[in-house]
Amino acid sequence: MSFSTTDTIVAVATPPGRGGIGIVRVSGPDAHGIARGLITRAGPLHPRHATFTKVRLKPSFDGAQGGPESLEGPDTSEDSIDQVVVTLFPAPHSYTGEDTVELSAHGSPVILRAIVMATIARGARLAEPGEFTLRAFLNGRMDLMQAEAVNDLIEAATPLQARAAFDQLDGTLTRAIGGIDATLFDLIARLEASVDFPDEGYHFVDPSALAIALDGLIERTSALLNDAQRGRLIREGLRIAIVGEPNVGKSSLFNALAGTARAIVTDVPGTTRDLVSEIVDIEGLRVTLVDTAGLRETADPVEIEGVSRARQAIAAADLVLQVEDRSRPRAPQSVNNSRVLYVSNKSDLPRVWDDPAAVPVSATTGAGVDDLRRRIACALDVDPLRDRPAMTNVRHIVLVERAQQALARARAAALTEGGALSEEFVLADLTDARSALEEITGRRTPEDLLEHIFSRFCIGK
Ligand SMILES: Nc1nc2c(ncn2[C@@H]2O[C@H](COP(=O)(O)OP(=O)(O)O)[C@@H](O)[C@H]2O)c(=O)[nH]1
Ligand SMILES: [Mg+2]
Repeated sequence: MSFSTTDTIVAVATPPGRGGIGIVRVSGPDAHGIARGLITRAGPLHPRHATFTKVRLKPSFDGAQGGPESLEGPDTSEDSIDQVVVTLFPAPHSYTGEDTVELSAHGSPVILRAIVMATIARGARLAEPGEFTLRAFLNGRMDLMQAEAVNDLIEAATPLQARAAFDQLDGTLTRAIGGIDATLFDLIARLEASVDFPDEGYHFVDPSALAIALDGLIERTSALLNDAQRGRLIREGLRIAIVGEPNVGKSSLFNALAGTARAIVTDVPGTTRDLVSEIVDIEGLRVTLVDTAGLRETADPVEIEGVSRARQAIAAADLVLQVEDRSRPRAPQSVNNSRVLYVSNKSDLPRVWDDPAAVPVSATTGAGVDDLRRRIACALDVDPLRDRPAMTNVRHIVLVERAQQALARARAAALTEGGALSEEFVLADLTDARSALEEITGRRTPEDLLEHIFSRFCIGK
């Protein structure tokens, strides 16, 4: 990965395949010059104006930079490949913070590839994955959290994921972390003054006031961490296993939640023998729903393997839906997972038992299935209506935890007797806390971390 920003990069920014429009993005110091050589229209491009012109593949002899400034250059219809709309975004008011040109052509892979090749022939280089966003970060257009949010936003599979990513891109976490960091910076400055001028006999920071300030900071990190579990589930999605005895209607419920007849439903017990899974959107959550074989003692070797896989699915699930048939006597339960939601199925039939803790549904009529979706979101403590920004990214969570631990150490040191000595300890811990926060925003970031983050992007982003 290149951390240089002196060369000009190019890539197709729209997805592979055919579409009405395809966009080639060029960014770097030569972007404007290269674009001018590429289009038939002479003269410089106006900033942020959409210019309708043609793209030619062979370099023109007048180079567009020198020749007469007619509205159209020489007639080049033979080597023109497409009509395009070109827009110049001059530095620093562009996505990358550099001169950027976007060429919107017709969305044919052949045309887009030809434009990219022509751009390379004029001195640009093919961008690496995530390199446009990396440059936006390196040029100070966004911090690391926001750059990571760009990828999350592109990858979002549910509206809730998209909203969490956009919140982060919009700077909600940047502001939350920045607020903590600013208070820390102030404390550090005052402590340093105390340490640097010990002979004055003057303490810039009163130990009990310091402890109160640290309590406030610890509370703010706790608030961030409390919402993080919810955020992580939103970003990464989660697994829900549907389990229960044979024939209670697990596969029917799976199909009802997935909205397709994906799993085989029969009245023969032991029909489902392997795990069947489908990605579904439940209240905005990206859920991998897993249908399993009915849990029972059996001699059939295939079913034995199915039951063993069902147990593995239970162990790996974030939530287990324990399905029971309430038209038949209730069997004792044996699921080993702390997060279980009981579902009493076949509510359309006369009921034999009732349990207010179980969600009544009918997988065949669909009654109660919407209510079940809401109960799932509640059981996971992921209330889509709540309007608090949440940390979603494990990298951020780990670093906030590290900052919080350093703050707790600082607080302990602040309250021990010992004057200047303990001030130095407090200072060291506060500096640790601060460096953890700076790693989140990317103000202090090793290159291999950047490589790790940006290599997950696609080319053109
Ligand atoms: N009346 C009624 N029958 C159901 C319901 N859900 C499933 N069944 C029937 O119960 C039988 C077993 O269903 P299936 O989904 O294969 O159960 P599984 O073995 O737990 O996967 C089938 O004949 C289904 O049609 C329901 O809500 N109401
Ligand atoms: Mg089944």
